Amino acid sequence: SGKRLRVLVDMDGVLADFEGGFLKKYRARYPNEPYITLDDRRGFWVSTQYGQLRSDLCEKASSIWESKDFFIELEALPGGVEAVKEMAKMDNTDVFICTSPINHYQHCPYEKYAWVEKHLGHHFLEQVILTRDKTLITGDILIDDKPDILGVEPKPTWEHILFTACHNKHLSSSPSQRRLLSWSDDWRAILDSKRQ
Ligand code: BVP
Repeated sequence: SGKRLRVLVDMDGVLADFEGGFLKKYRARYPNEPYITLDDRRGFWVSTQYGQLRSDLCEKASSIWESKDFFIELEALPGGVEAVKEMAKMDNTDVFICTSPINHYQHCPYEKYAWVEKHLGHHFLEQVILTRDKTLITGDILIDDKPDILGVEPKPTWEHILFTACHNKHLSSSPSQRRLLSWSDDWRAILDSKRQ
């Protein structure tokens, strides 16, 4: 009954292990520099926390995700690809992957498409939305690990479901902010709660 449900799913930190992939490659490239364990991560921006550790580490951190093969080699987070495939098969449900590429564009946009093709199949490329402003995209739900999703639209159509990640797990978000603790959590109930 009712209209179709449109689900927007973020990529980094929700489907692809950006934090784990970053730390592994940062430590391999800079074995003698200090680093921040995933347990000690705070704040969405890795570069900001590394810059606070020592100012030159901000650039060293950025050099990791600006490198060729960083995004394509990210591992899938447990259960994410399976959940998205299952959602896409549900009646009256449209799923889109909504992700912000970095401005250093030499590799990232290409590799994001390649990652989706590798993990979800060629047909799923039809579902990819690359945007730096997610408030412009209409949907019922946006599953995203970034606590503050802002842009030019002050009243986005979607409800933001905060996906728990190492950098946001200690945040006491407002009681109205719903969370998905992982892909083992009840994402089906969240979708059902938005159906008419
Ligand atoms: O492409 C990702 C990684 C990048 O920002 C984008 C976030 O996209 P969404 O997850 O919101 O779709 N990114 C960049 C930096 C620093 C840049 Br300087 C960072 O610290 N963390 C991060 O995720």
